[in-house]
Amino acid sequence: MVSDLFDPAEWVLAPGAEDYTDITAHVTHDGGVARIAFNRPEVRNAFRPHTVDELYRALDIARQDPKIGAVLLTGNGPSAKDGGWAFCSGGDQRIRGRDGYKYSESTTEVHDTARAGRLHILEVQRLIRFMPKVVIAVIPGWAAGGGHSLHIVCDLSIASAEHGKFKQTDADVGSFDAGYGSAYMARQTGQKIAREVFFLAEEYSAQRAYEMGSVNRVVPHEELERDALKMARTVLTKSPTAIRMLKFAFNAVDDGMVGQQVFAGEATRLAYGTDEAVEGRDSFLEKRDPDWSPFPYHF
Ligand code: S0N
Repeated sequence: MVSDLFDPAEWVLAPGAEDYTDITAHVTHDGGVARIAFNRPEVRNAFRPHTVDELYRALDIARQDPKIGAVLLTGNGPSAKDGGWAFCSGGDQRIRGRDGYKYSESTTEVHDTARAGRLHILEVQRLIRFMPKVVIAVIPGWAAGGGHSLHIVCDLSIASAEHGKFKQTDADVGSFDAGYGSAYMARQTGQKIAREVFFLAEEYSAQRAYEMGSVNRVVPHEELERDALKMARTVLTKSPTAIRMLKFAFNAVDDGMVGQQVFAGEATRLAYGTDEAVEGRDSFLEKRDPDWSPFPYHF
C-alpha cells in the first residue's frame, strides 16, 4: 500500500517510477495528473539528497509530459512506527554536515566533494515555480522546515483538517530558507504573520494556515486526495495556454528579470504562431524586405 489515502483505482505507475526508493510517482489513467509523494513516513517524510534527486527527476518528467496538466505533491503515510502523518519535514537532520546534506548517513565524512554540501531542494523549488503546470501541495500531516517551504512554493495547497500541521522550524535547527520559503510566504500572508511563523516556530493548524492565506482548502482527512484530484481535474478543464500564461504572470512580479524572461519566452512562443512572425521569418529566408502592411498597429 502506497498510502492510506491513495486510491489505486485512480493511478498507474509513472514512467521510470519502478526504481524510486524515497518517493513514489503515479499518473492518472488518462495521463493528465501526476501524483508524486515523499515515501519516508518513518522520518515524517524528511528528504535526503537522494530523495531530492528522485523528486527532481519525477517532477521534470511531469514537466516534459505534454499530457500532464497538474501535479499533486504529497507525502505517503501514515508512519508504521507511530501512525503519524506528514507532507514533509524538510532536510534529514541526521545527514546534515557542516557544508550541507550528505549522500551517506555520516555527518562528518565527505565522500565526493563535488556532491557534498548539496542544498538542491532549492532546484526543486525552482522547478515547481517555473514548470508551466499547476502544482498542488496535498498536505496529510506535518509540513515542517523545508517541507513547509515546499508547500509555500506550490501553486495551491490543500490540507487535512484533522492531521494537517505546520511549523517553520528552520531557525530551531540553524537553517534558513531566505528565498521563496520566507519572502514568498510574506507575499501570501503578509509580513507580520510570516515573521511570526519563522521567528517563533510554533505549531499551527491547517485551519490557521487557511486563515493566514497559505492554504486554499481544508478538507476531512479521508477526502484529502479525492478532493485534491478533483481540484487537479478542474484545472485540466481550462485552456493550457491560459493556465501557463497566468502562472507565469502571477510569478513575474516576484521573480524579477527571471520572471520577465519566463513570461516573455511564452509570449514569444505565442507570437511565433502569428502570420506577422511567419512573414518576418519568410522574408529573411527569401532574401526580401518584410511586408508588414497586412499587420495593423493595434490600439
Ligand atoms: C516534523 C515534526 C514537528 C514532527 O514532530 P512529531 O510528530 O512529534 O514526530 P517526531 O517524533 O519528532 O518524529 C518522528 C520521527 O521522525 C524523525 N524526523 C522527523 N523530522 C526529521 C528530519 N527533518 N530529519 C530527520 N529525522 C526526522 C524523528 O527524529 C523521529 O525519529 P525517531 O522515531 O527515530 O525518534 C518534528 O519531527 C520536527 O520538528 N522535525 C524536524 C523538522 C526540521 O527541523 N527540519 C529541518 C529544517 N530545515 C530544512 O528543512 C532545510 C532544508 C534545506 O535544504 C534548505 C533549503 C533552503 C535553504 C537552506 C536549507 C538548508 O538546509 O539550510
